[in-house]
Amino acid sequence: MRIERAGFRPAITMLAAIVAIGIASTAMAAGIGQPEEWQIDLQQMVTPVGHGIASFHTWLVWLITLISLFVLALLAVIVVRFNERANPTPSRTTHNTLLEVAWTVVPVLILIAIAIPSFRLLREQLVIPAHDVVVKATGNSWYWSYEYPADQGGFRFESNMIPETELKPGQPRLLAADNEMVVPVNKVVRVQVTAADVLHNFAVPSFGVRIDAVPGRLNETWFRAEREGIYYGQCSELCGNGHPYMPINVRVVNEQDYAAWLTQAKQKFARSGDGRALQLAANQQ
Ligand SMILES: [Cu+2]
Repeated sequence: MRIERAGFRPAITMLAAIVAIGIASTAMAAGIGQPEEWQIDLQQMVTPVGHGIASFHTWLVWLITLISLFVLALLAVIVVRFNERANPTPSRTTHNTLLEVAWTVVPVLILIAIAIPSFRLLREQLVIPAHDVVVKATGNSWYWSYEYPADQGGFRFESNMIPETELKPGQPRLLAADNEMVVPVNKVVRVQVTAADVLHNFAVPSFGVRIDAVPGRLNETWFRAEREGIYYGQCSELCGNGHPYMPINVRVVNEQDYAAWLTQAKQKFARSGDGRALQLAANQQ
């Protein structure tokens, strides 16, 4: 009897811990657009793909929790009921058809239950809907540059991290950049991603976007931000010693502000040779 109690106590403790972590993670939901101290959940999602990723993540956490508890319960039963003292003469059974079919079929069903939402989500990420805006993001060592095609004004600019000593209040360390990538709210933004030198990765957690930037290759992804605000991401492919210092700083604004920014950006960045070259290319087309 004493053994039985000792066997179940860890199970109850573990269950309590899991419940506590669940409550804590809900209470500590991360801030919008950037990580928070003591954050243990995903950042708050603001795109349809992001919501899909978050709910798929939650579904998987529940699934693995239930599987772990089930396996733990089986172990507890074995420890308690089939130890040498409780069960001195063990059974010599080697086959049980029903059990063997069950432990083959049940995992297959679990994998199907994972695969269906997983493939659906992959499709949503990969099949880019009709876009409103295209932005080309290029990874450089160690900063990002953004290019807006001719229909948006045809300009290109570089986005460098703001050094820690020059941060203004509210600007997060290692995440704020001098020139932000600006996009309109509730519009499908098609992001073309490439790199100028080595592998980088364009990742914005709250958009559910993460895609490799490969020299000589154009990768594409998309997002539709549902709310205005500033969203931060980082290069997510180890690219060299400046890797932590090339943040992605996206500002989502309403349509009027976007139009105003385009006008202003066109003038500001046209001064660079690249901007002029793009403009010329656009005129020739
Ligand atoms: Cu990097």
